[in-house]
Amino acid sequence: MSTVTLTTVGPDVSAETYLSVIERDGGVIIEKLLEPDLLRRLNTELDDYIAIHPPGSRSDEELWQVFHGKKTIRFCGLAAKSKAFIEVLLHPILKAFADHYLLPNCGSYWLNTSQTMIVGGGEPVQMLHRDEANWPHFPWPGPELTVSSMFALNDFTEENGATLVAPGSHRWQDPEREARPEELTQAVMPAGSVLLYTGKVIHGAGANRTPDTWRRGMHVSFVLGWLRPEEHHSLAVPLEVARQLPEQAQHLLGYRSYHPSVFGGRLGLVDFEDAALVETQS
Ligand SMILES: O=C(O)CCC(=O)C(=O)O
Repeated sequence: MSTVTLTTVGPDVSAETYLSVIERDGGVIIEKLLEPDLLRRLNTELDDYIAIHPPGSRSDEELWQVFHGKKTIRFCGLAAKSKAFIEVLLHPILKAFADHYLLPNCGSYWLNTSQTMIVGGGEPVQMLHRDEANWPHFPWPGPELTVSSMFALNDFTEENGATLVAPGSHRWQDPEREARPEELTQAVMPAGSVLLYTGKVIHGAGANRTPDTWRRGMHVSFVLGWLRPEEHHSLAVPLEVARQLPEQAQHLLGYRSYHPSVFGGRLGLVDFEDAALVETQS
């Protein structure tokens, strides 16, 4: 029996309120953040890709096969696949969330990865983890390296595998400590809602105990601009596609260079100049 909860707020919540909940719990649910029309367009644009991606990992390694889930449909590079996704990527709430946690330690941040996490019936609980484990060389508790969001593209329920979260685990003293069952709760939320969580909070996909209902999740995360993202954006989103995107999306995908907010060198240059020059020379 769980002794913890996640707080749910409405889409008009102030930044101060939802950020204070994340500070306390490591995560918050913002209910129905996506307008129904945006949610419908996003789902429609992803449908064709979902149809051609079989569940299961593409990795040869057993660890990743288990982590990715044998009955979970995952694919990345959503900026090249869906115009509606770009609207989500540039949503002011995601920006305020990432600005708050990441800008204290960088001049700008990138998209870390965008991916579907569509959990099929019969999938067991995922290996619980912290997203900042992608960059394991920092001492605990180090700076905020990454922030994540999980969008519910259909209803997330206890039965279909709503994300499990250990509220407060972003502040645990011992980073090796595992969450006990009673320290976990599920991000039950209606379609269009989002779970925002820091890279330090323990979480994972819940078990899908339904026979055949897909839990349609979409993960969008950001990482400090001087760390390497999980996804290789310039291969996932080709230059011709990136050229058509708003400047902020190009920036998030690495089609702009990194300029530190304190004195220091620039990164991701092309012939010593900002990558924007490449973007504008067709
Ligand atoms: O699907 C979920 O609810 C969470 C999955 C996750 O955290 C991951 O695969 O990194």
